Amino acid sequence: MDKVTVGQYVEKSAGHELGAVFGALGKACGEIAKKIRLAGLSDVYGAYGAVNVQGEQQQKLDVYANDLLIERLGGLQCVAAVVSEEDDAPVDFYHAGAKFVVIFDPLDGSSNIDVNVNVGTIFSVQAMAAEGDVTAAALKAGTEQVAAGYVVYGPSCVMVMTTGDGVSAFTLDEDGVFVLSSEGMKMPAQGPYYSANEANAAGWPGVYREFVAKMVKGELGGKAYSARYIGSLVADFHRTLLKGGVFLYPPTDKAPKGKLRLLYEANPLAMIAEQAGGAAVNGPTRILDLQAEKIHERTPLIVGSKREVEALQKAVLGAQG
Ligand code: FBP
Repeated sequence: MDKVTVGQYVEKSAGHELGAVFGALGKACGEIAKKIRLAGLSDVYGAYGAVNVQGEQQQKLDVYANDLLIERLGGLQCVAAVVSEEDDAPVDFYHAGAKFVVIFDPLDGSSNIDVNVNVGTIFSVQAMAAEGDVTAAALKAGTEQVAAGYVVYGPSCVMVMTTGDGVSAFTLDEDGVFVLSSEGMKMPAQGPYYSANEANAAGWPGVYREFVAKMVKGELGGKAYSARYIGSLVADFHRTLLKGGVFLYPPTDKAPKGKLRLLYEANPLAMIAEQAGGAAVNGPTRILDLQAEKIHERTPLIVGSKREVEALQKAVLGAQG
C-alpha cells in the first residue's frame, strides 16, 4: 500500500495551504519525537530555568518543542501567527494575506517528561478573521476550528487529527514521517474507565464526587468502572478515544475555573472527541460553544464517551437547579 503522509492527506481533503500546515506540524513533531526518544543521551531533561506565563517552571523540552514549532510554522506564508502555552502573547509573523493562526501546547504532560512517560503536543487551527487581528482569530469559539489534533510521544508516536470530516491517525515511521494508519476513528459510546486526579476530589463540587462514586459502584448502567490516570492529558485522552470512558478535570477549590487551558488543550480535544462520536463539556456547557476572553483562559474539562459526558452534564445542571 502506498504510504500517505499527513500533509498529502490534508492537502487532498482541505487544500494546499492547510496541507502545508500539517506538513510543518508533522516535521516538527517528528523532530520532537526523536529528541524525546534519545533524551537520556542529550541534556534535555530537567528545568530550563525560566517560568512561563502560567507560572510553571519551564522544562528544557518545553522550550525545545516551542522553538521548533514556531520556526517550522513561521516558515509558511499562510500562517499569520502562533499562540503557544509557553508565550505570553501571540507570535505574529506579519505574513500579508496569511490564512491561519496555529494554537498549541508544545509539550503536554511536562510533569512526566523526566520519567519517560507518554507526553504530547496538542494543536488547533483557526482561520484569520480580519487582516492582522491574530488575537481575534485565536479567541474564536471552538466550533470555528478549521482543524485540530495532537501527537502522543509513546512506544509508538501517533498523530490524531481532524479537519471537521472525521478523525484519522498517522504513525511516525522509521523515516520520521507521519503515515496514515487509521481513518474514521470512533469513540466507544460508553467505556470501562474514568480518569481523574482523585487527590483533588475533596476540593471538587459534590456532584463530581457523587458521579465518580456512581461509576465505581456500576450505577451508570453496565459494569463498575475502573480508574486510569497517567497525568498527561494527551495520553489519558488517547486511551479514552480508543477504549471509551471519561476524562475529567473538574473545578477545584485551588482552581475554581479549572486547570486546563481552553484554546490549546480543551478545544482541540473536544473537536476530536465530537468528530469521533464523543462529547466534551465544562460541566454545564459544551466546550466548543465557550467564548474565550483571553488566550491562556482555563476551563474545567470533562471529555469522553457520550453516555458518561451527557450524564455528568445533566447531573451538574440538575445540581445548579
Ligand atoms: P502541561 O504539562 O502542558 O502544563 O499540561 C497540564 C497537565 O500536565 C496535563 O497534561 C494533565 O492532564 C494535568 O496537567 C495534570 O495535572 P495534575 O498534576 O493536577 O493531575
